[in-house]
Amino acid sequence: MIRPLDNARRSARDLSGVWHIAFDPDESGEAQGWHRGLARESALPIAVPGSWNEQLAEVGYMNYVGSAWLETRFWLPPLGPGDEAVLRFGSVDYHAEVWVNGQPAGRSGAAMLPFEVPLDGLAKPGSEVTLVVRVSNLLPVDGPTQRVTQSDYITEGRYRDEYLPAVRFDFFPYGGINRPVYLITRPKAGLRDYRLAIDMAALEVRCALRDGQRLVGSLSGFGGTWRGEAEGPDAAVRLAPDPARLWSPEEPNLYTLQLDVYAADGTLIDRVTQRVGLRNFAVEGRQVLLNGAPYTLKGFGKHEDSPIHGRGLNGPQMIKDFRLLKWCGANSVRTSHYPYAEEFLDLADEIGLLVIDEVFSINLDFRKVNAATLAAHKQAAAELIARDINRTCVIAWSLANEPGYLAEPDYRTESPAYWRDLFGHARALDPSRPLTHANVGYAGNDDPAFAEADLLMINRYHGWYSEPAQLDRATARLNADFDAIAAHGKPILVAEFGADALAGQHASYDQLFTEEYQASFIRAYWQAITAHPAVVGGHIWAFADFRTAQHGRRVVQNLKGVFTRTREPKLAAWAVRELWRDDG
Ligand code: BDP
Repeated sequence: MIRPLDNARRSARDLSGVWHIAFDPDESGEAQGWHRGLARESALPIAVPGSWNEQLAEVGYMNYVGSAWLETRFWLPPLGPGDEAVLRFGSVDYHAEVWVNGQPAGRSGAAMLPFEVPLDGLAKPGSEVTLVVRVSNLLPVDGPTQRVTQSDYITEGRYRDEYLPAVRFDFFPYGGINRPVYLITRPKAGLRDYRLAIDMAALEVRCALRDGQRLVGSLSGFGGTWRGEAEGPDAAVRLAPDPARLWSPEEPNLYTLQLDVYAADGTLIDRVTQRVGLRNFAVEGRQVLLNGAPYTLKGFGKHEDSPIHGRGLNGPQMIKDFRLLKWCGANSVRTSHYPYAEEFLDLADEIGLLVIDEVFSINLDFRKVNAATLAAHKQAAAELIARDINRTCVIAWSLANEPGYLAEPDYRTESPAYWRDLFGHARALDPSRPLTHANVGYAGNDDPAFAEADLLMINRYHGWYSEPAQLDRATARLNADFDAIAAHGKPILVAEFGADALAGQHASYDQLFTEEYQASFIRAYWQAITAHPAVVGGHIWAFADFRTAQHGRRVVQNLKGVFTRTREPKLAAWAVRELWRDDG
């Protein structure tokens, strides 16, 4: 899927701004004709992108789960000959159905990923268009992150597990149009997709051209331009700069790739540009290699979460986060626990950060997994890979977070075939990147998914949820885990480890929730991580405090951030900087 672009042959207009919203708890909106437009008297203003929760908390929607209708109007300009107009949604949480001028126009695919809606036949160029989106933040029962409701907790007698709103994960289920919506115009006969194979010496571009079309690819940067041409339904161009400047988090050297498609008579049909770096990331034995050399992954798990915006794209905070990541000396992140905005990946390419790109699949409960779950999980992986396969910063695909969390016996019996199918599917779509998933202790050190993964990620909280405030016992258990998992002969990444700290809470002895204990916890884990030959690094949970659904174990937020939710450093942030930065 090609990003929104503004150039000689394409245009992209951001429809962000103040839209209107009407909530629909009893699903009567369509019967009331809301798909044709909202009555201004009953609709509330809402900023897009942005989650409805904190924006409209005072009118009662902080914990709202269900459907809501959002509406805006925009001007569709006259189109050039041979051009088409589409709407492109970065992500609507979690599902959307779209009407254009009262006509059904399309719906979203996998949650938290982009989708397009063609305007052809629905809107007249040179006219005002009414756009209505029905959004639901209720997950499907058989999705890769399954729905959970209050009544599930009651039927299963899991009263103490209940969150408000009900969720199967430890973050807030924000609803709304959380990423920008673009009005795109582009040539009908232009490129719909292209694939890059990125390596250290060269870049290979593949795309499907129509009869008579010619592709001119060029890579420019660092004082040179390298060109190649191709034709045909499987056109391929190899661009090899000489000398090649490599990309890495330490030196994020990017070239500009330009793909021009010409008609037989020499007119320019389409133009696509992308920033791209040359690099290689590989798993070899029990190591990971970046550009041929062993590499230690240092970084965090994060969330898309900020005050008021919720999960809505927050540009200034995103920039700040990258500066803080660099300030700490981090070189990598996992997009826990869902695909992040493409704007985030742009910055990772540009500022230099390795990204483990995660499918939105959390705590998959194998008592309830069925063929539809697997199909939806494969679809979510396919859509993520299609969106991000051309990214320099993406080094691995994480297909799930903490499946088997309930230690359900079905996990042992049902999951091996499930993982074989899912990992096989992802590997066929992208044979070039390692596959992984984040293991939870309950799923065991012999987690069936380990058989399929190339890189073994583990989330561990010894010293927090168990062995509280006892770091000697905690690190002994951690080392025992390392030894057991090392037997698989693959590299291990500790994808989560961390302790909550309430900023301003202090103690002179090991005490949960203090800034000192969080810092000591991280130091002790880092020592164990760097000492074990099979462990290639660690990602601290979490980068910053984040809002969760309500539960007695959470003080409004999960406080495992080394930064507060408003990005002030806790003691641990300074400790990490000292551990990770050579000049720390
Ligand atoms: C892990 C989850 C993560 C949680 C974390 C925690 O992957 O989403 O926030 O634990 O408990 O199990 O802080």
